[in-house]
Amino acid sequence: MQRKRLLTLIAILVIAVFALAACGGGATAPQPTKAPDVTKAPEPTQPPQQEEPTQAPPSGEVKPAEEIVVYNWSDYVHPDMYKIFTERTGIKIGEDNFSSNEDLLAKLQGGATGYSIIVPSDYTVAIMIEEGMLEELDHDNIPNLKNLDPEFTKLYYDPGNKYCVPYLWGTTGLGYNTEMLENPPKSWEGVFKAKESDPWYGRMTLLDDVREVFSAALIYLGYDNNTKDEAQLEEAKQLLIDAKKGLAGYDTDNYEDLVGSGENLLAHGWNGDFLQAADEYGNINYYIPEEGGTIWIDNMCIPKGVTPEQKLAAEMYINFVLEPEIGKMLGEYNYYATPNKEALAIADPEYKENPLVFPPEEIRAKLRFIKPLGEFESVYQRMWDEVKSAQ
Ligand code: N2P
Repeated sequence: MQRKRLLTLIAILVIAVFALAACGGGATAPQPTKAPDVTKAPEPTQPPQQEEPTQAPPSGEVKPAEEIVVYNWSDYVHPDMYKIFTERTGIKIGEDNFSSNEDLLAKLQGGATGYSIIVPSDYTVAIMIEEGMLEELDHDNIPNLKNLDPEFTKLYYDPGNKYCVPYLWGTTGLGYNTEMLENPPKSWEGVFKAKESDPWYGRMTLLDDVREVFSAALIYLGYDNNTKDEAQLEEAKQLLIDAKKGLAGYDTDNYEDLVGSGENLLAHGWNGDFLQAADEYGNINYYIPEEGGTIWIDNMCIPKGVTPEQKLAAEMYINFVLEPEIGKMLGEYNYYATPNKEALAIADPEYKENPLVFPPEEIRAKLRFIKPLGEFESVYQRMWDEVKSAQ
């Protein structure tokens, strides 16, 4: 990501120069969008006068915590976001990473504390609300909620954003190395029934993620990816066990780099991860196989057990992410789709019009959400354990 970081920095400097030029006076100069202040403020003679939406809102006696930790997926922020927030508010941000919703859930159920923000996907938010694991948000501290696309305020798992704020959304499909693989499989069949003669045989990975992998297998088999029919699940399990011989393994953290470097040719994974790696390696493409794939919405939530000070700092951070400029930075850098309509309004056409980030209707129609299954979740887990341990 070094190159990307440098480019971002250059872009920000260029914007900053334009901003200065604009201040210098041509009345006709177009209003540049406000550049996020990344570099150390060059000792302004006056305190910045811009409205400070991330300033501590009046909240009685509570002062925001000096530091909070975000428990997040890896590579899921813009590299400058935390720094900008800290420069504006004095609040430091640390980050720890998880690799799947199930890891996140298990970690919190196991009593992990110290996280002020977590980033679960839709179905996991539903589970966490049901289990009383989340704090209710104080909307007075998050005025930028108004920037959300209304579609993201009516979600089945959290209507009215009582507990969480959508962060980014994306899809799960296949990525491949375009230099080494001309014809990736159009169907999931190529993955689950790979032949030794297929170039990707032994050089592909599946996500290390129970619901994602079962969803792909069930979608391939023509079943509901949230099925509670044990016979269908059994069939999917057998398919997955038979498919193991064609896999290099299950991987959630590194798969896109393994495709970019050419060690693997094909991988099951998340659109933005592949597209970020495509920037870096220049040889990766991503698609949804013909039977379809999954779609998900990840969310910023505050776990129960935080102090009032941490909660306020977390809400300030959530409000910061909802700023149009920050939402734009985040989405464009990560190649995941923003739920922020004001961010989208100022985003580059290259991003807004990227069909791999914002899938067109004919692809949308083939995408399925993973849904919470209550007690039945344990059946998936048992079958997954059997898949993982099969020889
Ligand atoms: C980013 C992970 C994407 C989140 N590295 C999948 N829900």
